[in-house]
Amino acid sequence: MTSLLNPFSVSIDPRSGDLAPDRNVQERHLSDMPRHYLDASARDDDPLVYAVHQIDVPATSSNLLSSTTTLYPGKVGLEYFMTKGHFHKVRDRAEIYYSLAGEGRLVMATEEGEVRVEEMRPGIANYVPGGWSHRSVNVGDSPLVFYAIYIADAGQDYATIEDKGFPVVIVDSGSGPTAVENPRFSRS
Ligand code: PAN
Ligand code: ZN
Repeated sequence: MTSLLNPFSVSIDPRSGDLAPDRNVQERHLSDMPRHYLDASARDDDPLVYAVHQIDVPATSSNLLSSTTTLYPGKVGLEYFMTKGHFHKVRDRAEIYYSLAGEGRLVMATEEGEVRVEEMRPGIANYVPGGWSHRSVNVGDSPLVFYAIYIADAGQDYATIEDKGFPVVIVDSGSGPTAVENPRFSRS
C-alpha cells in the first residue's frame, strides 16, 4: 500500500510569487528561449524572463501539483515577455491558473490550430482544458504572478511548441496588446 502524504501548508506572497517555506525554483532567462520569440536577436542582454516556484509532490494521478509563476514585464522586439508554453505530456490533463498580480494574456491552442486568448488579472481563474497548449504573456508593466494547479502526472511537452509555435503571438501594436498571426506557425 502506498504511504499517505502528510498534510502541509504553504504561504504565497501574491506580489512576488515567493513561497514560504521556499521550494524548487526554476528560472528562465531569454537565452533559455532561443526559438520562442520571433526576433530573439532584438536584445543583446539576457534578462530573467520568469521564475516558477513549484510545490513538489509525487508525480502521480492522485496528487495535485501546484506552482506560482512570476513573469517579469518586458519585451523582445514587439513581443511581450512570455513563458515557453507547452502541451501536457499526458494530453488530457487540465489545469487552472489563478492570477494574483499584474496583467496578462493566456494563449491556448489545440493541435489542430484552434486558438483562444483569455485575460489574466487578479481575481480571474482561467481553465485550461485537456488538449490545449498554454502560454502566459505579461502585457503590463509589473510582474504577472499566478498560481497554477494540475494533476501531478501531467508532465510538460515543450518540443511541440518549440517546433511549431502558437498560431498567434501577442505584440505591442502601439495601441496595446494585440494577438496577431504567427508567421512561423506550422500546422501539424
Ligand atoms: C505552469 C507553467 C509555468 C511556466 O506551471 O509550467 O507557468 O511555463 P512553461 O512551463 O511553459 O515554461 C504550467 O502550465 N504547468 O503545467
Ligand atoms: Zn501546464
